[in-house]
Amino acid sequence: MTERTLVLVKPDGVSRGLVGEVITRLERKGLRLVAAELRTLDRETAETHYAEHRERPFFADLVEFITGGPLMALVVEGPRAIEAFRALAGATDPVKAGPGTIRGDFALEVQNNIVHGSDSPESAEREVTLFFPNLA
Ligand code: IDP
Repeated sequence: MTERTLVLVKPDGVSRGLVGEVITRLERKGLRLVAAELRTLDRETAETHYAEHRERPFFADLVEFITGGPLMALVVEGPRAIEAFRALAGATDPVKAGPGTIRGDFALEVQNNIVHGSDSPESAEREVTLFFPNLA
């Protein structure tokens, strides 16, 4: 069954020139690009996207980070796309992410971990709609 997921190359990934690397890896895996847009998030969209973390001590820094420069928003499609991209991304903490994963290969700090991928069908639907209302 084909599934859609929201992938973000976060501002650290864009500023480090890793957009092509991320797209290459997900395309090589067999996932297909459905939408792509470089944009800088406003605070309200960032707070909505990360609403589940509102009470966490890192929330304010996370919103500053994710709004701090352009990010690449992608909608990606394929069989079990949500799980498939999470496997490509690796663990949230890049030090714990295995070598061969995007975070394992390119990051060291938990906040600046290069990519976001939706973590469930419910969040994928919510996030795709938030970033690309025309695809809903
Ligand atoms: P995920 O991105 O792997 O799904 P979440 O737990 O949903 O991980 O966290 C969302 C984002 O918040 C992470 O990707 C990371 O950028 C940031 N983050 C998570 N935990 C911490 C932390 O302990 N300190 C700072 N930033 C964090």
